[in-house]
Formats: sequence, C-alpha cells, structure tokens
Amino acid sequence: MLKTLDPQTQAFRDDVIKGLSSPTPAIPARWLYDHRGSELFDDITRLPTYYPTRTETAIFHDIMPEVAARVPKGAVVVEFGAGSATKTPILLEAIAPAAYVPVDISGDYLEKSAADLQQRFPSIDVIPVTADFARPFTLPGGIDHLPKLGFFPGSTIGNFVPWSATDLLRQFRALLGPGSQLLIGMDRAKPVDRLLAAYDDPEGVTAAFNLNLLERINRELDGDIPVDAFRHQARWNDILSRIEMHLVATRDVEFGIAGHSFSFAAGKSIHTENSHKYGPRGGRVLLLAGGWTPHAEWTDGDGDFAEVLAVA
Ligand code: AVI
Repeated sequence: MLKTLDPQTQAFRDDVIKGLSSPTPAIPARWLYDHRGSELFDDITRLPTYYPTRTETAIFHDIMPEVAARVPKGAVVVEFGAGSATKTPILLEAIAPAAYVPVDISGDYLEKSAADLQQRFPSIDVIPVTADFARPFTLPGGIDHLPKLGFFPGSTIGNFVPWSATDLLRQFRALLGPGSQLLIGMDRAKPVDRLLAAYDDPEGVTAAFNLNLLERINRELDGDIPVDAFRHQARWNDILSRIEMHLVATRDVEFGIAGHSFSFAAGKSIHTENSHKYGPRGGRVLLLAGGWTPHAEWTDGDGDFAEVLAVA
C-alpha cells in the first residue's frame, strides 16, 4: 500500500531514489543531519583530529573586539543555521545587537537554541525563523531599518559546490541588502594527511555519521540496505580542492528502498558530502563572485581556518 509521506520525507525519498539511480551515485549532504546525525556531528566537533570548530572558536575569542568596532550599534545579527552553543554567544556578547535572528530548517532544534540564548541575553530580541536558508525566505517584520550582520560560521559554505555557494551568497546579499556585512568562516587548504584525519577519525565518529545516512534511509523510507556492506571513506579531490565523503560497498549487494531496487558491485560508492577548502585568494574570489567585498580577514597562527568580514 502507498504511504502518504510528509513533504520533508517525500523530498528525502526523491533525492535518494534519484541519487542512487545515477551512474555516479550521490545523495545531498543535507540528509546527513537527522536527529542522530546532528548528535554525531556535535561529537565530531569535539574530536582531537577535527580542528575546524576548535580553531574557529579560538579565532572568535581573539577577533571579537575588532569585529565589534566594525559593526554599527543596534545591528541585527542574522545567523544562517541554528547557532552553535559555543560560537554564537561569543559574537552576541561582543556586539550586543538589537536583535538576533537564527534561521534553521529544524524547527525543534531552533526553538530550543533560541530559547536558551534569549534567557542568556535578555536585552537582545531573539527572533527564530524556521526556513531552509539555502532557499529564498523573508526576514521578520520590524527590523528593515536596522543595519544587518549576516553570520555564517563553521565553514558550512564549503559544503556547497562553488556555483551553489555563489548563488547562496547572492541570496544572502539580496536578503540582507546593500551596505550589510557578512562574517563568514572558511576552512583553508592544508596538508592532505591532516584533512583526511579530520574526516576519517580513528574513533570512527565520522564513519558513524556517514553510515547513519543508510540507517536513516532504512528507518524513514522502508529500506533494507545491509549497512554492514558499506564502509566510510574520506577522499581528497585535489583538482576541486575538497574532501569528499563516500560510502563504499565492500561486497556485491542488492537492496530495496520505497519499492525501488538497487544493486551495487563491490567497490562502487555513494558520494555523500563535499567539504571545499579555500586558499586566501580563492576564498576572496568566491565572496566577490557572490556579491560580497571582503574588508577584513583573520586566521589562527597556523593559517588553518579563516574568518572573513565582507560588505555587500
Ligand atoms: C558542517 N560542515 C562544515 C562540516 C565540514 O567540516 O564540512 C561537516 C562534516 N562532515 C564530516 N565532518 C564534518
């Protein structure tokens, strides 16, 4: 019997069926983040080999006085993503904006993090918006006249292929308006062994995060994928300057998902995520192509991660 699926599950099913039917199988990375996937990603951010979160947080502590000096008083901070419990408070504390607007597709997670921040910062008007920030949406009323600071930390921009990243940056510009600013985190290219260790940790947390996608398909789409027939693999793609996550079949397998049959020969992979790494010039060119002019840039002492402030 055909089950009626909610729109989100329908979109998941369509992406999975289309993605696995391609000669180069791939599933969009956004489906990695169900409840379990988000928990596992949280664990990743604390791994010794996963340097980005730690490094960006340390940069924030150093640069906030300078950022605050460049952001007009009474601004509105619009964060693309629900807001990390460690990074967002550093920014809010430093610039004391009039309002903080976190935008995230996961309503539950958003409400919870917004409520926590509202309690911690009673003088800031916290206005959560449930929306997919990668698609056009509108800002809440009553803040049109205030200066805006977009906030996009974590190097999430790296999870978009450059042409989509450019579209996304242009959309941020259209939303926030000319004269607004954007504070964005970008992970830098670095020796391949460090990158591979960050995305294939010895503890196996990133592997569990990646394999959870197959478990999610089985859970939500009535799949019967033998998860133990796939292994996590992180690859460095030098031409495209990105880490790719794949799930590689370790033996010949056949499985079904929502009435569709698939067969994978041993060695065939499902591409599940890209994480682009930018050099200083490449990062600035990307921002310029997206309609943002960089006017300040900071890195940690080793040049592992960069924080850029740009103006629309
Ligand atoms: C969310 N994003 C910035 C992470 C990254 O580093 O690209 C996602 C991630 N995937 C595996 N580890 C971390």
